[in-house]
Amino acid sequence: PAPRGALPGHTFPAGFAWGAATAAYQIEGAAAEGGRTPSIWDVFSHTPGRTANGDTGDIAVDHFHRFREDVRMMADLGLTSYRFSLSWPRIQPTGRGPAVERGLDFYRALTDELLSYGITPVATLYHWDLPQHLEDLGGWTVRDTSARFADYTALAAEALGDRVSTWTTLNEPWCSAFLGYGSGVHAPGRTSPAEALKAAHHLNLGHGLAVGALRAALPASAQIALSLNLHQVRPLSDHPADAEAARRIDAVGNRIFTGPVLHGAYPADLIADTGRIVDWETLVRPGDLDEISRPIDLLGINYYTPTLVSAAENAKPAADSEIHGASAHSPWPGADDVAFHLAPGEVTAMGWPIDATGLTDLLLDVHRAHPGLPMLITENGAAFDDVPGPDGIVHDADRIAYLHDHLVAVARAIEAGADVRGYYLWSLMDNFEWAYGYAKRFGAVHVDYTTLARTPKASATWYSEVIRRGGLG
Ligand code: GBH
Repeated sequence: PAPRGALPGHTFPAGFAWGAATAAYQIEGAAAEGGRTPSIWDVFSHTPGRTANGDTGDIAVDHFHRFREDVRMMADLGLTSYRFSLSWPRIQPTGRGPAVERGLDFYRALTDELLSYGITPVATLYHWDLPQHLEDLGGWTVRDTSARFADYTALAAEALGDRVSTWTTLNEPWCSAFLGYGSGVHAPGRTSPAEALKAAHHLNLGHGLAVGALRAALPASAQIALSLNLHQVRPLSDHPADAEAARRIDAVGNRIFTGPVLHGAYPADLIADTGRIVDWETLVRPGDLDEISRPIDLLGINYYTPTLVSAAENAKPAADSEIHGASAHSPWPGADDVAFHLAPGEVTAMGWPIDATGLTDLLLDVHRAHPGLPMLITENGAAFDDVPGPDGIVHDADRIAYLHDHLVAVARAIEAGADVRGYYLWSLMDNFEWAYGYAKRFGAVHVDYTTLARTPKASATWYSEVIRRGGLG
């Protein structure tokens, strides 16, 4: 084996998946076609003041009608895999009852097209677009939604299981629970710490029940994952109060999911931190943890930036502008005494500090805590202020540098023993960036929002060369 620190050409394991990712509401459009009914993101984005410029996903980048062109583009880039999500309200409009065949037909056609080019489809069952009908009944704050999610999962797996062998249940349940029901910056826009914690448990339960439904419907060779936006939490200083702040954020940001899913228990410190907000004894019923901890085959990790924290008392008021995440309603129940900071240095167009060491550290932390657990980078990428040059091409050297450094970070983790099986660039193409609307561009492929024309950026061309070589060598 190569000595530690030596990276001969930054090679990646044979069979490593070189992919790109998207999500249904961010790209599909066709919001009212084929029997689809509104999701919480349709209602939220159509509510004045919720998204930048009042942008919605009504049309998005019209992938629903242009998917053949988009798959050809993926093939031209040389992607070996593509991660996308299924729109629950396109498949099961009210969140219960039989599947709508026209909805399933779209995903049958999409996956057939991918397979015809030899591109492996990876389907995510839930990337934030809950049928509004279920939200009207309480959404993720009520237990019944977990069972509804399992039923929908069974319908999707029965219809697509012959062509999709890798599945992820939820994308970033932290965002669904704490941005959706805590800070309210995501749909459904509710702002209750107690409801957010209930949502987190019901998302975990939904995940576990969905794993059961997938195992029942799919062949034994199927690969089942959960995608988490694990926070690489770093204390601002070695002051004990800052370490305590980091512990709290690790608990309610990470271990609230990895605890029950991978160890079959909620962490005692999380329960202590949040026990005054929610009654865990009644929330978690007998048997829930057995469901939630059904074995998964892969852990999906979405990484963008580290999370730098201190005790609030250690945050200098004069440096207020450096403290972010400050909103009227916190997405961090039980952590009111924690302050969030931006590390000095370069940031993306989102204002997120660029630090690839966070990805190596995160992968190695997971590797040490869960030895042998295979991982997928299900999202990594960056928004920049892209401007097409005179040649009509976006020459995004900043994005190439970001991707290069993060791929090196992945290679370093692999070299140190982490079992990372693939990398999915976020995102294949520019799309609806949630509360930021179309103002932020994460794509490797540029989308002209007037003509909807797709044009690969320099980063797409660079990435296709990385794929062709099997690494950075
Ligand atoms: C992912 O969310 C989503 O899965 C994807 O749909 C989205 O388009 C993409 O990333 C880009 O945003 O919130 O200021 O404290 C990532 C969401 C980003 C939430 C980092 C936590 C921490 C910075 N996460 N964020 S802040």
